Amino acid sequence: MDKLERVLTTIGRTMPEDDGFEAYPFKVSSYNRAVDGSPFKLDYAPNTMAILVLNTPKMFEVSFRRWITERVEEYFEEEEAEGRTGELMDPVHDVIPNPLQDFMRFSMKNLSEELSMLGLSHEIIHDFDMTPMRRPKILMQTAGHIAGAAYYYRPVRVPSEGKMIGLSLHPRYGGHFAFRGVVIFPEVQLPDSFIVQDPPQILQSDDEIQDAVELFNVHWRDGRFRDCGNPKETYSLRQRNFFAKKPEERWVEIEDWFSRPLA
Ligand code: B12
Repeated sequence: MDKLERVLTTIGRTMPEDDGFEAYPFKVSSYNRAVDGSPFKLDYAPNTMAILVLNTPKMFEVSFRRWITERVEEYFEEEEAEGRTGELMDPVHDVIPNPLQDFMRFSMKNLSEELSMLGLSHEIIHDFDMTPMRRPKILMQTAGHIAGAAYYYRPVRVPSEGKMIGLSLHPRYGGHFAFRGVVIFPEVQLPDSFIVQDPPQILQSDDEIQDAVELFNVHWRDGRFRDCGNPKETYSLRQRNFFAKKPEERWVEIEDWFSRPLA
């Protein structure tokens, strides 16, 4: 089996589609070409293999729910063992302030351990990782486009004030997905024959594109941007409400997942 297949098999086992993940291979050179002239280039040989990971609507109610309920139950048990219950416990949102980031770190760490066992050296960049200059380490929307995962619609018109970023739409999930990270394999080179097809372009006219980009930049809280691009599978109402809130306010949306009150 070649290295790409081995890696995809390993990802398919540790972060499977049934848990709400998808993986897309690409060459570093394709990404670097797209961000040419910017400080976002990745410093690897052109044919270096990289894999983009995203989550589909399923992740929230399947693997995230499984992980967070286990994590919180463990916390309840630890506190009980220490004799702290009810008001004596620290509120869960103070103990686990970023459950989703923690879950992704946990999932990627698992994957990393599996890859290391296969002797495949690799580096993981999460979507939220920043350089010391506070710049994103990687532009996930650009990577998602060149990896064939989701078409990246960039603003058609320059706004009169402020700055707008574009919106990626997945052919199956529209905006009901999120990019989670990229795994880079500095010692694995893809052959010149490795080519990725562009993702399907669902929005066609400038007006359609501009409307979607504006929904994302200006009205993102109401979540309408997610319904652009005719999605076939979408986030549940619970998941929509969860992501519309600030991280510290999100727990109320999932309270009934737990056996005991959270605070
Ligand atoms: C910084 C950031 C923010 C900031 C600032 C956003 C802003 N308006 O400027 C804040 C914190 C406010 C924010 C908020 C949100 N964000 Co945000 N954010 C990011 C982040 C980390 C980086 C984006 C960035 O700074 N890009 C820099 C600019 C310069 O990039 P660019 O405009 O794309 O320019 C490049 C391309 O044009 C490329 N290029 C040039 N030519 C070509 C040609 C081709 C073909 C291609 C493909 C590319 C290309 O080159 C340029 C650079 O040189 C990304 C994750 C990531 N690591 O990428 C998420 C991300 C963009 N955010 C995301 C989301 C969902 C949100 C929120 C809705 C989250 C929430 N629930 O709170 C909100 C609201 C969005 C909004 N209204 O702004 C998603 C978007 C998903 C999607 N479907 O597109 C991302 C990708 C995160 C993810 N995990 O999926 N975000």
